[in-house]
Amino acid sequence: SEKYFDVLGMKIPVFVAPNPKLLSDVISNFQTRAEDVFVVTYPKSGTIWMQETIWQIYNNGENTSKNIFERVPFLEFSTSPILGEFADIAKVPSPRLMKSHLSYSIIPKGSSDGAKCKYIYIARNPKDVAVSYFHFTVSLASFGNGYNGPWEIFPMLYCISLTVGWNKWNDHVLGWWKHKDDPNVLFLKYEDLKKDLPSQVRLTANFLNKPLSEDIINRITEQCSFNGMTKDLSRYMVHVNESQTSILRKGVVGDWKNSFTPELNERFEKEVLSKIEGTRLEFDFEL
Ligand code: PPS
Repeated sequence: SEKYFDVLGMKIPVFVAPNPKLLSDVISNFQTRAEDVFVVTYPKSGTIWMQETIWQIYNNGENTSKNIFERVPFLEFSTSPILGEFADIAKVPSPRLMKSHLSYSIIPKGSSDGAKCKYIYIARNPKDVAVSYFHFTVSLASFGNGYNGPWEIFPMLYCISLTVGWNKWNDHVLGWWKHKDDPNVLFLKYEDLKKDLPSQVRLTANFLNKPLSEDIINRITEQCSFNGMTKDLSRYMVHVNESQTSILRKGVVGDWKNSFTPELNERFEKEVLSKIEGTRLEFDFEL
């Protein structure tokens, strides 16, 4: 029931990119700037969390009630009328902080001789991603853009076939993992953010050349914890047509155990996790 357009080889939900040709032109002609920062993930891997974190890093720990999509716009949403006037990323003054779910191969990179912008990639264990993605897309179904099938087949859809937005989890994560040592890429994991947020905030701030005092790191850690962010959920609502849904749900590691049957788990291990074996990319599935 979910509807997609193909944009440069990626499946993107119609409500995100109602005009695929326009989005494809925006991506292909995107002029990167040296100060640009992209938070990139496969969906449901901690994007909003890092959007809020880098915004606070750039704003010395300020906490605001302004919607996150106004502060850190979503590249793929930029041709959608839903976002109205703040959609034109080309007009955003530097430093531009942006969110994207694009694969490494098509994310804007600018000319090879130009100064390089920065990418913060977050990967999350794919079992929890499947559960989070399922709940989110089911919540979209009520207004005609989501998934209304059963849970049992969803994990396989998003890992094996090309029937969910932003294609397959494996291809996405492994495409970025190959660039984890590039000087302008910081590859982080959701589970590490959960384990030790202050050190990940410090690492991110240093990567962005914005070293912060311990006081500000502590403030950001508190404000960007799940409890801190859920104090004002209106900042993280996604608006689709007349409806809205929240991106913050449970915010834990290991929720997959409440939904994966032993059979599904076995199949998932065999068909999905075997594909990352030998790449040295590893995940915590519980903390
Ligand atoms: S989206 O729609 O793709 O941009 O979603 P994304 O932001 O990538 O992922 C949503 C999941 O991240 C969880 N989240 C957090 N977890 C812990 N701490 C904080 N501060 C936090 N903020 C967001 C959010 O709850 C979604 O995961 P689930 O498992 O569904 O709760």
